[in-house]
Amino acid sequence: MLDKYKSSVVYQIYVKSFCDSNGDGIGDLNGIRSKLQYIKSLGVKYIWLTPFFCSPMIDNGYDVSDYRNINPMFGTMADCEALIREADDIGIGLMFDMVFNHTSDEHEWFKKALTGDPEYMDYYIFRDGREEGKPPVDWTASFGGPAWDYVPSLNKWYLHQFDPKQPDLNWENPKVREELKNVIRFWKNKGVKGFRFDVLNLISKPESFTNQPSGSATRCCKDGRHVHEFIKELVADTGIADMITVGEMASTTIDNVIRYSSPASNELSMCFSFHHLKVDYLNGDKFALMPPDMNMLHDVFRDWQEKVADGGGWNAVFWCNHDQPRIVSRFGDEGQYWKQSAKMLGTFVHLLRGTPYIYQGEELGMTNGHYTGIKQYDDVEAINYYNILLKRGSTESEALNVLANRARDNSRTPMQWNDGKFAGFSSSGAWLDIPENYKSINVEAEERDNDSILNYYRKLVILRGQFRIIADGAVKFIDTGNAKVLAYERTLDGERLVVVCSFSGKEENLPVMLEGDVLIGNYPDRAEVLRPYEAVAVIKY
Ligand code: TEU
Ligand code: CA
Repeated sequence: MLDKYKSSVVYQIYVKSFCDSNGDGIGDLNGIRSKLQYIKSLGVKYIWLTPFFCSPMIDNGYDVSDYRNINPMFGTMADCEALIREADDIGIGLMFDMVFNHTSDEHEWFKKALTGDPEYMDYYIFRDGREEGKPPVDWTASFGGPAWDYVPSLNKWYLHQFDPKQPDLNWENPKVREELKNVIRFWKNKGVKGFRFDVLNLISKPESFTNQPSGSATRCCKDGRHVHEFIKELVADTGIADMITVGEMASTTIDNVIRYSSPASNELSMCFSFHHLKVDYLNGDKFALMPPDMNMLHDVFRDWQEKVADGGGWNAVFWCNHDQPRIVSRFGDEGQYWKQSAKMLGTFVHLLRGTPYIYQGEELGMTNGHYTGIKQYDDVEAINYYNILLKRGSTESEALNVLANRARDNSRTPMQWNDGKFAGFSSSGAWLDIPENYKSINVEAEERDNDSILNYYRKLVILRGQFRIIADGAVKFIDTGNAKVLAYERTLDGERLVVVCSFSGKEENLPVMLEGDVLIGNYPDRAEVLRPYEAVAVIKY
């Protein structure tokens, strides 16, 4: 029996930007309820909701101050229970986002720790500093700056791999693990059908803290000494092994993903890894631009597809999420070949081995925000790095150009529902500016166009449910001899599916003979060459 998640597609909703039901310019739970029929029409089986729990919103909800209560800006517990019920009634399971590596500094646990209560100080990572007021080690945080903050009243430093208002939890403490298991039990009892675990591979800290060449706290904590043990315990003690679970794994390895996601491990269903989304990072630096290295993109997909499969692991496969720029702006074309390139990118991911994730608006070909001023940005990471770039000597326009390509706000612009005011997202406004192209890139316009990206994504989702070769076939990448043309084959029980995708804006040679029936393609006919951004999948029985 095929695990359900192997033939399913997950739809990710960034709650704050999906649909505003009460006219305050902020997306909310009732807005999602009002769009359940649209989500159902995509054919997806699960919805991953980004955190909407109580939070001061320093990191837009990834700084949780109460895991069991709803941030009033998003609605009430009654709204949440209704959403769970109504989604379940139409065969869609909700996947909640558990931010268990850290809490908000406004969580009661951290407030008690700050009083010097030793029991709650041990919920976090407090350490003595070094002489002359230096932190324990020189680790840096993901959002810039040091990863340690000093508390004068305690004469101690605490670890925060992200913002200072996101103190890391101490998973070595069994009381912490039990507290978090109770959160899982609480939401499981309310009918939640799955969980996404935020930066889960960062939870087990090193036994001793030492300075590392990279300096990044994340690199020092990733895939830590007890991480597999902690995950096994969490899953076993909360009884969620039969649910869909996905771990976001910053900078992890193939070997670890095999351990995290092989059924024999009794850890998770699958993992998010990000190596394919760093091929345009100059010297590995997110905030230094370079064109995507297509040879690297091919090698990463080949290795992560073939080796994880060989090891019995399972990947979440995706281009977009709330932290990444829009893929059509990044690896596709916003201009002449906007439609073809968006469809090509969707084809490439949706026929891979793994569980595909569609991020809200990706199915429309939504683009980056094209912001021109720093005041348009909201994200803590973007604003911090704008200032870091200026300090490093960039001009304002250079720094803004980097943000226009890399800021997480690019994926957080409101969902574009129609060409009306505020793109139909809200009746009164939007917390982030909406790109002008909402007038043509929106759900209503694409519903009317049989050849739209939206209707093409619907076909991709249906194929995964119809063809077992997609859901469960072996995968092998094909050497096309052309860095701009990626191709792979899927095989199962004598059937062979060949997928060829051109990431080029020009005609390219067809790298392989395409024998069989066309399963899907983004051009209306066949040609002897690959046209700009052409994707074609043929199946031979
Ligand atoms: O993201 C983890 C993370 O490393 C992010 O910084 C992201 O990978 C990076 O910005 C991409 O360049 C998770 C959540 O998805 C993110 O929204 C949170 O800000 C972060 O953890 C802290 O909870
Ligand atoms: Ca609202």
